[in-house]
Amino acid sequence: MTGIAIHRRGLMLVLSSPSGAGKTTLSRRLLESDHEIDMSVSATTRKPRPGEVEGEDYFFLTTEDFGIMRNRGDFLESAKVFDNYYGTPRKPVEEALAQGHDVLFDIDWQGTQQLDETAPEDLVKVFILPPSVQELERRLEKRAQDPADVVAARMAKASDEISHYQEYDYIIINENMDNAFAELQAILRAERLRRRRLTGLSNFVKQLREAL
Ligand SMILES: Nc1nc2c(ncn2[C@@H]2O[C@H](COP(=O)(O)OP(=O)(O)O)[C@@H](O)[C@H]2O)c(=O)[nH]1
Ligand SMILES: [Mg+2]
Repeated sequence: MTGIAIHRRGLMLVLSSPSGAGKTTLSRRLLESDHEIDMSVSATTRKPRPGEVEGEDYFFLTTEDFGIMRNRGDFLESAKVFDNYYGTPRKPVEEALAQGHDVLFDIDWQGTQQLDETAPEDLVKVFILPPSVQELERRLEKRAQDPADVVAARMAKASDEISHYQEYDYIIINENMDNAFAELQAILRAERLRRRRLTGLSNFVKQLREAL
């Protein structure tokens, strides 16, 4: 039996949810436990929150610099969310995928739609829902990094974001972080096995059959 290599094309895993549904925590856990997936670090014109690190949480840009990058075509997708601009730098994503690495995106429904137009085959879309409005509000207030009016604005925006759930492949209701995380891992594990992502498969199967 000679070795015929089966490789896998990298996939793009999108996590969307209203603010406070637990997306950031889930992303962090996934990145810590799974070394085949990298985070796409977005650019934003929003001001850093306490503790946020440039180049790790976001690339914090002026509106002018953001506009320059967008006009140059440096973003794979970009959108206005609340009163700020957000965008996914193109190059790191293309490099990761080319190396067969998966990429995780924490982006909104607008960005997801744009990725769906350019790379539907590589995209896996997951939407995270909070178990209730009370819980969503509790989590937003607990975070307490944002002023009260910002929390209120995020609650109002949640309804908008949630209205797009039907555009996603998978729904995770984040009642319990451990369960939600296990569900996310299960999705990723199965999606990695999709036949269309595997290259070298037809040669492998041909060889198997020739030996029969
Ligand atoms: N389209 C798009 N949305 C993004 C991007 N980066 C972040 N977002 C979304 O912008 C929204 C606000 O993010 P953020 O300012 O970090 O606040 P959060 O809601 O507390 O996470 C979230 O729904 C993010 O998923 C991006 O590069 N593109
Ligand atoms: Mg976030």
